[in-house]
Amino acid sequence: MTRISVRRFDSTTFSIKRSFKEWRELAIFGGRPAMAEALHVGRPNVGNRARFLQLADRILETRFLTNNGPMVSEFEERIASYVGVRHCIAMCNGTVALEIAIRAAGLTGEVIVPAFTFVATAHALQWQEITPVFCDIDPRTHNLDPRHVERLITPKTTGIVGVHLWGRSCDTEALEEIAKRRGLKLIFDAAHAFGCSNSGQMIGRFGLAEVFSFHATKILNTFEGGAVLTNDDQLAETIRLMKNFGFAGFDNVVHVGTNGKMSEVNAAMGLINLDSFDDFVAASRRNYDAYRQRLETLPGMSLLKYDEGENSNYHYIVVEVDQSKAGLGRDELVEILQAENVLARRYFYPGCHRMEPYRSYYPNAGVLLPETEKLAQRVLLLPNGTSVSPKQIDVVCSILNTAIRNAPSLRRALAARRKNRAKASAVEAVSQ
Ligand code: T4K
Repeated sequence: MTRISVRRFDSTTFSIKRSFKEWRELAIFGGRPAMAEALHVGRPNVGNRARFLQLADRILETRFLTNNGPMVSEFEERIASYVGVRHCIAMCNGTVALEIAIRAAGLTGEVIVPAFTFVATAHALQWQEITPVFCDIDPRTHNLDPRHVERLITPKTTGIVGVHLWGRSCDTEALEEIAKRRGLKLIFDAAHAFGCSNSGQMIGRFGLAEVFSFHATKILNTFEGGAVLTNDDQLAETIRLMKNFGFAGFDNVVHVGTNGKMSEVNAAMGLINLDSFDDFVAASRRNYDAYRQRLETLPGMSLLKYDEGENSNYHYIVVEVDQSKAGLGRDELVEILQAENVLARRYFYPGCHRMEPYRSYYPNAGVLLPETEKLAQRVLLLPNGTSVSPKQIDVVCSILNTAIRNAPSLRRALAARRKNRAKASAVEAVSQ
């Protein structure tokens, strides 16, 4: 085993193991972890720090901290023009942006959403006492299956919230056709999809409104943040009122509202990150290619593809693990990687329908969601972003390689390890 030093984006160094001679060297069996520091899936991309500090200084100097200040306005204009949409309304986070878009669009009763998404999509409805009706996904796209959407429509249905999962677009054409024919409002949760396109049109322009997240873990971040994009002037006006307590000038409240405002320092982060956005995408793409080269020869590991004919941000490295070919299940691989300090994630396990309050409300929802159920057991996310280097990716893939090439021995060893741990905790429980 060789040790190499890796220069990180933030220019600190740390050492990593380059390869494993055999599976007994894996950290899960007591070996030294491959990464001296945790390698995260969601390590933030950070643009020009000096420029950010200049902007932060200007904010302090002018004492214009929030309430639709100049940096928020500039950020909104730049996002709207990048996407090619009339209105961008920046907010404090993607979840509040989604809640406000849903409310401003007048959704009530039942709304169809995928269960295979981050729980915020469902919560944004349930929070305002709208019933999320969980729809299955198309296993090829991981997005809403339009045929299943159609079957879930009832007289109480008022809308559909599609999610462009991993930045890959929903079948917007089919969903728009269903929404039009059945008189439903269509909104997209585009939390993952900034910088991505569908049929050559930037995501942010589809449906009645689309919602981005600019959370720290997203390709473009404002620390925390989000935005609603729409071409509907009336809807934009309502959303602007709603995110600012309904104020239409001093002392004049004309609408019910909340506080969804983005602050100036968040917008400053957004502006400097927009300046570096092409570099972020290039780094993600470089890493994606590095993973692709190293994973394509591994049995049972299928890397999610991005359409070369579209703009993609390549932010998510999504692998579907086929246990029958890999010899190890997704959860075993996560256990092995995490022991090495590679904090791979199981997004979006176990699916919203298996989280509270939904699992109590609809205990049998899984029966109607066979593809969601299957996918939630198979998906593994690997680290990406500007702080991840191809050399680190070499190491991540070499761990996976070692594990999968020695799957039978590893399975036995992992089972024995689990048994010993169970025994030890039983002994501890008795002795307490
Ligand atoms: N719709 C969809 C489809 C979404 O995926 C999301 C958010 C939303 C709506 C809602 O948008 P927001 O309201 O969040 O704007 C994370 C994020 O919190 C969440 O924004 C994101 N989706 C979701 C997919 O992932 P966690 O709990 O898994 O992230 P967390 O805090 O464990 O972060 C991941 C890793 O990143 C950590 O292990 C460490 C690293 N990290 C994280 C942060 C925040 C850092 O190194 N620095 C940081 O500042 O939910």
